Amino acid sequence: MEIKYYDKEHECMSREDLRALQSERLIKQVQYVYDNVETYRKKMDEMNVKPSDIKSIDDIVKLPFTVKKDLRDGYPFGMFAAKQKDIIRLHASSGTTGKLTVVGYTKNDIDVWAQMAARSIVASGGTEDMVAHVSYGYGLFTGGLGLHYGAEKLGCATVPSSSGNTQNQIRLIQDFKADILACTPSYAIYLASEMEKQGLKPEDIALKIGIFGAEPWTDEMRKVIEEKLGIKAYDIYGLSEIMGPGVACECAYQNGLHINEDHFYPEIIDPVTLEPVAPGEKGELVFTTLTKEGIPLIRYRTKDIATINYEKCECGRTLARLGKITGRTDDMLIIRGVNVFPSQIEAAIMSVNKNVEAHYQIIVDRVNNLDTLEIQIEINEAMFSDEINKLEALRTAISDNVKSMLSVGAKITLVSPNTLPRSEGKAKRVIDKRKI
Ligand code: DLL
Repeated sequence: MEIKYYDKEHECMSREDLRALQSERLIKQVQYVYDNVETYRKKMDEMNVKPSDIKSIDDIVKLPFTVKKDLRDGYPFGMFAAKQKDIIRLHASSGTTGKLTVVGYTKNDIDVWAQMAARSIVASGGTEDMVAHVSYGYGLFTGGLGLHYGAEKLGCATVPSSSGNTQNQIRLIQDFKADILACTPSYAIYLASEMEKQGLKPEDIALKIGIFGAEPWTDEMRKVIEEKLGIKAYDIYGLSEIMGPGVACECAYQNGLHINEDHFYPEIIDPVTLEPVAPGEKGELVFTTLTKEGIPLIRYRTKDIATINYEKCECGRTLARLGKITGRTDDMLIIRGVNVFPSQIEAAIMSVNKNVEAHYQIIVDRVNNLDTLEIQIEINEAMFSDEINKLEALRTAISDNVKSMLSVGAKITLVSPNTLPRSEGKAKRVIDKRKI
């Protein structure tokens, strides 16, 4: 397999050289935030840590953590380190609490971001002569513009399609002979189902590569998307607080997402004790930006649950690999005392039968003081006309699989084709009525 890199020097540098670079960058970044961000000056003073105490990347554990609340408390620009005149772009994300988290980028930040997104596209097999169709939302969300600038930086013919107007998107993908599709995995499924409805087959479109992220998705979902669209589907990770898409991305081996560690230093901690977990163990992912100017963040707690693998990859990259994100510390459902992540439910239903459409919804409620879990799953047209006992057998098989994989029983409801809501961005699959 021929492997291409966007920036071989940094993507394949020895771990020793990488640590030296990280140390040098961390020392500068810490001094910079201490001098320019009051929140950090206060936090460090309280802990009695001075910038001069940071002599190498190993000293990172001496530094304070940052949480989303710090950004919200400083709304809108309180955590910015750069002067307003040097900020050239603002993005924002709204969480469940409604208050916006605002991030700002300098010219250099935007350039680094484009490079990181370009690295990701190349790691996924993209080349400058390809057409890249970007269906992530353009706007305050970082998905659209992040992939857009990355694709342009690489030299792709970039189609700023944004989300929505699915029929038009299908026409553009066909007519412009798009090679790369960048969108959320749930939108990829939606697009694929719509194409199927129009009688379009994978060989009728030119797509080769999918760059999917912004929400958790399973390997089972990957298989379905790859088959339906006739592509290889790659996972891309990122978050607006740290940059946007391109913090990490899969390579041809699809075995973990290479973290752009020369710019973002990752740690995995126990979310309760805040201590680092043992190497390879699961925990909360924490990032420190090493080169950011607009809003540099120290030990930012992402709430994402992940593992990190430091072994060298077969692709030649030395950059550590993030395991697929299985969920967030705040999206774990506790059902009758059992901890369940939506991604486990996805894996349990999708490993049973390929005829189940990849559209599903999870409904949690409390009836007579007891938690209930219902999973609504769409079946496809072919199954819809099947005999009732076949459907019943499918329902039982999914129910058994859920019970054995999750240790919690669920009511499985098979619903008719095209009845569940479709997502053009991040899918909202869980309706937790206990919180309403
Ligand atoms: O979702 C940035 C992005 C855009 C990433 C396009 C990839 C592609 P936010 O809206 O700030 O930024 O949301 C960040 O989304 O903390 C994760 O919980 C989740 N997330 C992002 N990528 C993945 C992924 C963008 N590949 C939050 N797998 C993060 C699982 C993901 N979860």
